[in-house]
This record gives sequence, structure tokens and C-alpha cells, in this order.
Amino acid sequence: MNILKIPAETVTEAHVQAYERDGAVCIKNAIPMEFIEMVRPAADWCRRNPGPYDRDIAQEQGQFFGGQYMWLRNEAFKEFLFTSPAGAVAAQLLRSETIQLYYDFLLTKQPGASNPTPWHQDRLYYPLAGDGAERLPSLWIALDPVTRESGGMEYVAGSHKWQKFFAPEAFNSDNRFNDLDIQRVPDIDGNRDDYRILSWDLAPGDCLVHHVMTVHGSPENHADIERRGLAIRWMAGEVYYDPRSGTVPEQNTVISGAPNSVTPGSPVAGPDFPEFRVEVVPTPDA
Ligand SMILES: O=C(O)CCC(=O)C(=O)O
Repeated sequence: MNILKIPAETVTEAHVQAYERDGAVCIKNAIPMEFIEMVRPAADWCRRNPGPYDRDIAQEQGQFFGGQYMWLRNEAFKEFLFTSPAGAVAAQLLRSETIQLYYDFLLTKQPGASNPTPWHQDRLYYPLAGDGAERLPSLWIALDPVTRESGGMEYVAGSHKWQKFFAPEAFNSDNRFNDLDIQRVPDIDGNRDDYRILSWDLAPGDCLVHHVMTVHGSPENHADIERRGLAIRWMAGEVYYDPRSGTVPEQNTVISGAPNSVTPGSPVAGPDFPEFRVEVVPTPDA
């Protein structure tokens, strides 16, 4: 199995408890700058050269870009996933010694990008079932300095424990979720005082992690710098393929297509879903 190394002090017991309690946590300096510098030019290249699983989320080309599975077409993303501590962060928050990649998701908002990311919960976007699908962790790694003004992520603390499944929300005028007979996310923005909303200013290399049931979103980018976030989803436990209506088409394509060829009800596995074991190493001297 592939090995992911992580310095002993990157993820503390306090981080794990905050993640379990709030469904979201910020881990400062989780990803060393050498990895951020490696992936930044690759992120720009991917945005300018969209692949089969990428989309312009905003109407204006390139303003709000969403690229999935970059690692399947770009070596720098692959090296990032196989050598950075990102997967180990996810594993440690789950108190697990192993972790499996689900997919990488690049989300960039250019200065002036006028699309907020609507409040949503990730669970029902994914064509997955099983106990692992119910506790899937998502990293959101800052490639730039990020503030709320530039479109920093926000999370409703504790919403992963509401025991409610919400319909996916479109990130733009796409109406493919309109026919789903599933409750919608409540109006968070209209009632912000009723919730404990978590957000953090980030430096490059800081990492946010949220639980698959946590309600989250982000505002427009009103700042004069780009906001590049590298979101990576990981799995632990039993995860089966469940191609329900409303799930992300690109994910269905990768799971069911070659070389993975996973059939409904079977474990999500194959070359595009590599597994890793975590090795804790001494924290380097500052
Ligand atoms: O980057 C964003 O604005 C949205 C990210 C997100 O929703 C996620 O990572 O689940």
C-alpha cells in the first residue's frame, strides 16, 4: 500500500475533537509550502486547459472554475496526492491508520467572481452508500491567502449532527436538482444569528476539513486577488457505488467507467481510488 508521511504535531487531539464536535476544523500550516508551490502552476494550467471533468461554474468563463480529478491528467496533482500529508490529515481526523482517495476538486474564484457558493451539504451529490460515505472528510487547502472578502469558506458548526439529508444545490443557474423530492438546506443567510458560523482567514498551506454532512458555502470574491482552493475528498470504511439520481455525473463516469468498472452495490475501488497507510514522523525542527 502507498505510504503517506505526516509530522507528529500537524494534527492534534484538539483538532480531532473540534472536527468531531463542529464538523469543521482549521489546521494551520498543515501542508508544507513546497507542495503548495508545486501545485499552484498546475492549478493555473488546469483552469486554462479544462479536462473532461471540469466546468465553468459561473456564467463568465474562468471566473469560478471547478475542476475534478485533475490528478488523472496532471502529474503535479498526482505527486501532491501521493507525497503531501493531505491524506494523512484526513485519516488522523477519522482516527484511522488508512485512507482512500475519492477525488480532488479545484475551486478557483477570480477577483470579482460574482457567484457565491450556495449553502449546501455534500452527502447527496456523491453516488456513494455505506458507513464510509456517511463520514467522508473533505479537505480544502488554501493555495492563496484567503479571507471572507476573497470568498473564504464558511461552515455551520454542528450541522453534521442534525441527522438531516439535504438536496444538492446548484452552484449556478443549472436546474438539474429541481425535481428531487428532498428537503432543501434552510435559509442560513437570512438567519445567520441562529447559527454558529465558522470561518477562518487562511495562509497558503492552511487546511480546512469538513464532514460530509456539514452545511457549508462561500461568498463571492470581492478582493483583488484570486482565491484558489484545492478540495480533496477521502474515504475510510465501507463505501459502495450508489448511482442515485442527482449525483455528480463526472463521478459516476469515473467510478463506473474503465479502468475501475465498479457496478452498483460494489465497493468503490480500482486504480483511480488508491489506498494509503499513514506513517507518523518526527516534527521537523522549526
Ligand atoms: O470553494 C468553494 O467555494 C466551495 C467548496 C465546497 O463546497 C467544498 O469543498 O465542498
